Amino acid sequence: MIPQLAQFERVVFFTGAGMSAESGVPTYRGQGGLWKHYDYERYACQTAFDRDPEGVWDFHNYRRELVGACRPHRGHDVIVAAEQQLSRVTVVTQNIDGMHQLAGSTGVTELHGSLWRVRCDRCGETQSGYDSPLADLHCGGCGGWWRPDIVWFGDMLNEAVVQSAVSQISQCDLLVAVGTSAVVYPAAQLPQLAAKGGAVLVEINPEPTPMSALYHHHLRGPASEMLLAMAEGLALPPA
Ligand code: BJW
Repeated sequence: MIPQLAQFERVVFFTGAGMSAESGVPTYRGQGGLWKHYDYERYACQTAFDRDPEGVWDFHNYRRELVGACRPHRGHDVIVAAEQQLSRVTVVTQNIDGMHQLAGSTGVTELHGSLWRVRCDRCGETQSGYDSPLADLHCGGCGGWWRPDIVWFGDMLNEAVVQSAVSQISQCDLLVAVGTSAVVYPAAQLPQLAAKGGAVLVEINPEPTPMSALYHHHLRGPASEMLLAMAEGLALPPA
């Protein structure tokens, strides 16, 4: 029996790269994963940025172009419909691609930052925008390098963002994890808070993960199909 979203009041969608896979955004690991072709130590960590900011920006501008051409899929529509039609529905995502917001979700907590936001490496100023690619790589205020406002390996997650995620997940009555390999911490352990709070947990992923045992229901298929299977009773926009 597949749990239906409409049976719950406080729902958190906890999403990872597999949520965006059908939109055309590459995942990080597994078949076609980004890290198979790009070494994160060269392109996606503070040490790499300190050594070669232009090289890191070449990579991120390429990703901005790639992601900028991608569009949300039916699974994103289900999440938007749930937010609009149920009492309290939010998204806690590890994704940096902005695909949930593009689909129309408003309650999105981005644990690992955003590809579309930059932060000055010197003064900390941040700026957002869907400019792709970023043309001026320097902060207008102090002249420092803009860096992607993404949480790289070894970076601390933003404390307020983590607190917000903890609060949403601890209080939900349904947590639906979609398309995460559950190997990156501290994000991987957050669903445990939902389990502690007595929530029902659903894992949507074609593959098992190291956290699968935590979940009551395992929907082994692609995000769009599995989310549609949970959407009975919700009004969806035309496909
Ligand atoms: C589908 C599908 C379809 C496919 N439908 N599903 C405790 C223990 C061990 C290590 C650590 C620990 N605490 C901290 C660490 C270190 C580190 C870490 O976790 N390392 C592990 C890998 C071992 N964590 C950190 O460094 C974090 N910082 C931190 O903790 O600071 C304090 C600290 C500092 C120093 C030392 C110790 C502590 C920061 C983590 C930042 C993660 N950043 C990234 C990269 C962003 C860069 C960029 O994009 O440019 O975020 S890593 C990458 O992985 C990205 C993702 O958000 C994250 C998670 O990946 P995700 O979303 O799960 O994707 P995939 O690709 O792994 O999986 C896709 C899944 O989808 C698969 O399962 C498929 O089957 C599935 N799928 N198609 C549904 N159609």
